[in-house]
Amino acid sequence: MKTKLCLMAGAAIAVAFAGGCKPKGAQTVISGDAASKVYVAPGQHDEFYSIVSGGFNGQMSVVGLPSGRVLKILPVFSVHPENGWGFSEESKPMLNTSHGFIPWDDLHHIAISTTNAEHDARWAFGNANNTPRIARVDLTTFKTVEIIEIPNSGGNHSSPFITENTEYVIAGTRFSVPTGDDKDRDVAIDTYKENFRGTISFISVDKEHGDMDIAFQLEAPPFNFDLARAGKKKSHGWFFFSTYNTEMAHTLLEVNASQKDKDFIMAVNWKKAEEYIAAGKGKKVPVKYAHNKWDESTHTATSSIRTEVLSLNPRDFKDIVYFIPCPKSPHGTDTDPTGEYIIGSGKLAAIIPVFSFTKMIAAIENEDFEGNIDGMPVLKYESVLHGEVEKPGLGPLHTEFDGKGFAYTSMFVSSEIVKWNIETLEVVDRVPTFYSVGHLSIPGGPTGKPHGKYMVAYNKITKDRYLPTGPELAHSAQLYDISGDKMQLLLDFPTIGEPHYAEAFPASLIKDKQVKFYKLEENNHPHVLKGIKDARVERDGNKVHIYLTSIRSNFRPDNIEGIKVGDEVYFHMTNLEQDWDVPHGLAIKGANTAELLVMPGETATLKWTPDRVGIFPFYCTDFCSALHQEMQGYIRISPAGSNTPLKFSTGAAE
Ligand code: K7E
Ligand code: CUA
Repeated sequence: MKTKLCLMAGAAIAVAFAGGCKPKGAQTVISGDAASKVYVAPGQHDEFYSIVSGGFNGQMSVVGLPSGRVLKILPVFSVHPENGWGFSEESKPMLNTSHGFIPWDDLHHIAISTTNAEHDARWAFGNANNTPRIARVDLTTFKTVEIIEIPNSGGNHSSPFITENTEYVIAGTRFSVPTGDDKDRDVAIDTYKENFRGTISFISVDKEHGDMDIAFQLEAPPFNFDLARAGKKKSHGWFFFSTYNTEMAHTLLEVNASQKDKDFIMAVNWKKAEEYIAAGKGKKVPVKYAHNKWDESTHTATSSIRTEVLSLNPRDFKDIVYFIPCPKSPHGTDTDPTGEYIIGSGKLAAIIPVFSFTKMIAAIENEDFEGNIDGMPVLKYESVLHGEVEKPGLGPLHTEFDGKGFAYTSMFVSSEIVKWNIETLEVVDRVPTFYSVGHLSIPGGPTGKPHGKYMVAYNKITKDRYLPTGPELAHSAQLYDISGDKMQLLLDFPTIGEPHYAEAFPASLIKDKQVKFYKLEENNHPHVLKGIKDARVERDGNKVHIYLTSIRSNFRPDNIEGIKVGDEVYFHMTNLEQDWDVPHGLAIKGANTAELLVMPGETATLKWTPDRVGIFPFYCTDFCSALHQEMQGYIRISPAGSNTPLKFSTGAAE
């Protein structure tokens, strides 16, 4: 029976994918005033920034709302030839891991920093789903400034959700795996139940500077952890994790992990866990993970390998972890703006359960348990339940809030968004999406202060919505007006990569705080040049260092001779500009790397190993002035072992 339900849902998904159940009333025409609601006139700015995950491109994109205009692509876990991220010597360490250099990842979720459960928008966090990592992007420079690897994790999907004052960013493992030393990890897969572990990492965030550190890890049962949300306001101090595969299957999960009627939302009292850690109850376990930081003063990243993590086993303490039964493989779990309600979205469930924090606390006090998992209490469904949303649609995934008492849940299988009243649980409106919606994003939607004006649906299938582009079609977002009683579709816009989640916030929070250029006098890069007079070339064995300046519109030096085949050449380029939006680029013919795009006041290094004799031009890639096309130079490469003297020109006048 249970298997059948799953298969039915599977069939419904297949139908939706095959295009057999196109939502009724396909909106191809929108009314005249709808267009004006997303129109941002030339020269005007959008009202909201939206930071959108890129999915399998490992990037984030910055999108203005309501226009849907893409403002920037931020390389995070992926190399980005556009600006040399992961190609410059300075940025390579950012992509270091315990497995070495990994130039890619799968970024699903964004968390924008909050204070008192409201966006402060100082940082954007993103998760790496594949090789478990969390990144922090500074929203004054839109640059990835820190990446921390998560040990003892098999895949970082339940991440990077944050607590209300950004005390912690969390990372829950999607795939449970055996942990410990080589001997502990080399086990038969069918010993899953005995030997595999789920871990939840609490990563502390420095209040002032944002620096991350793994504060502790909780050892959880070997479930799959899917998503999470922190409590807020009255439920501050708690974290809620959706789990599936509580069957603990290790093969054919499609069927074997859909056996039980209910999986769990795991409620974690992290304040309690913190107390035990402070009391010295954690135990240090050996691990290996990379922690990479960008230094804004040296414009250089460093990567260090850490070898220890503090682990807490909640089985030893009866008051950290509780399980709330939740129907059918919950995907999203979300907490409403008051912090009272916890919503579980069971992908295969016919209802949406809404749990009450107040009732949960009472149930814990009354020991209203229906069993335990390794000694950790399972609460009674009915004692924690506020109520169920009846007949919401098929395939609930994620819920966002408008701050006016309503919740919006995405329905993947029935391709629609359902608006319902959080108190009465009544469905008040539904609109189709085109097609198969994943996450929803309302500016401030996951915080205590949503701005209930717009909602963006991030859809999985586009089919006929855009001009076709070969086998892979554009991914799609749709913007809805949610200011009135009825949701109204305003705009379709294509996206970069495959967005899963996005968070949006008022532009006014950060638009006047942008770094316009880096002050040259504060540049502490070991190879910085403070002026043209310092431009030079130095040989050190077979290494040649070219200390290069760029300013509109020349490089110094620009004619270089005396370099030989087999030399390792390092261009250390300092952009001397002290003005907003004047990067200079650097590219050289035949270099097995990308260009550099160097910001005003910054220094960056391109490594090149010339492989043949000849004259090699280099040039500026960013159209920086009317004489941009004149911004170029030549390097002469002589045969290995030749005696061509080292010679360079910096312009006779200086
Ligand atoms: Cu639903 Cu990875 Cu948040 Cu995609 S996840 S949709
Ligand atoms: Cu500098 Cu173009």
